[in-house]
Amino acid sequence: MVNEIRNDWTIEEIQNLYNTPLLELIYKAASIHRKYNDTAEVQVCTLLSIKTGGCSEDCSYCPQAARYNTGVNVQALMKKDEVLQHAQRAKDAGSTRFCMGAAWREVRDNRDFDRVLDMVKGVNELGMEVCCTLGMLTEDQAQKLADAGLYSYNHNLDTSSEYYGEIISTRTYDDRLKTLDNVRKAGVTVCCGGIIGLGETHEDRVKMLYTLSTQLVHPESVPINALVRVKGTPLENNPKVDIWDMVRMIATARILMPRAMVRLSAGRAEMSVAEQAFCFMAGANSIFTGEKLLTTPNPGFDEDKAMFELLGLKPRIAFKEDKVFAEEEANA
Ligand code: SAM
Ligand code: DTB
Ligand code: SF4
Repeated sequence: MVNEIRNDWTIEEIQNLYNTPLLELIYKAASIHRKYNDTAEVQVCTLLSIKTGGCSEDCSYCPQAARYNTGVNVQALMKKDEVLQHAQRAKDAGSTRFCMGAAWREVRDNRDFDRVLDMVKGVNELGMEVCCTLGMLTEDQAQKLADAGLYSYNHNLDTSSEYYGEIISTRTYDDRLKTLDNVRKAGVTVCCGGIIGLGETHEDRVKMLYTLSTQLVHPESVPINALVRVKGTPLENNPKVDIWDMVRMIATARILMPRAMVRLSAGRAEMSVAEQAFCFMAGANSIFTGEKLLTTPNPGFDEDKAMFELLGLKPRIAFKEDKVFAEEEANA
């Protein structure tokens, strides 16, 4: 098939791509996107915060860290039935992937984890791709999630290893990489990306893309978030992310990781349809829909449906990758 997927990118190569004149970069990314993917397809995913607020970590962007006064109410783990109702509603509105988030530093082997495993089973039975983002995981916990039917695990690197300490002090970059390794070993697909607008330099962004694109296996899903500036967090007064920075980041990620689902994640509530169209042109092929991300506002199902109609986009079916491989194997 077409060009080879590379895991040996150098910082210089990535820097050159990232600094390509904007329209040329978009053209390049759009061409790669067309070669590897159906550019009319965008995966529609929905997030649910199953355990909100009160987190012990100090991630300076996050409204759910207990130490910042952001007005987010602490809520205990949601009941399975309620979670499944949310998932069903998301499915009925056209979502094919359902991601459950918990404001935990790490998973603990307790009853709450058993309840999450049960939720994973339930959502899987609805025929949706199930994703979780629960903080750090051991190999054994990752395996338990896999056995329950987890399709993907979200765990972001957020920024470069050099800048990481400026944003979070309560865990290390290596902790993050270790969890990603545990997820891979359990055979669960990896969803891993970052945030722009944290005060990082262009070089930090290039370095984060370097870490992602030189993994032995690229993450299957790469969320690119624009910082949602939440009052009460240390980053509340950061400047708004420039849309062209977002486009540049998405385009570079698309060129480096041609087959990944590049997700236009947080920040869409502050973007026009025209701005989002540039992101899709540059290779984004997945979004979160529904009125809330985890705790902050996001475009709703109807609004996104109208955008898809306007731009001629269609939602991608669930488990498409698996179906394609199964067909290829059957034809071999
Ligand atoms: N506690 C788990 C963890 O940190 O891995 C899971 C939930 S955490 C909220 C998931 C991701 O959301 C973070 O890694 C970060 O990339 C993203 N995120 C959190 N707050 C954000 C914000 N204000 N703007 C953009 N992205 C944000
Ligand atoms: C990701 O990269 N972005 C999503 C998802 N993974 C879990 C989360 C965005 C959270 C934005 C802030 C909030 O709504 O609390
Ligand atoms: Fe906690 Fe995750 Fe928020 Fe960090 S990003 S404070 S770990 S919920």
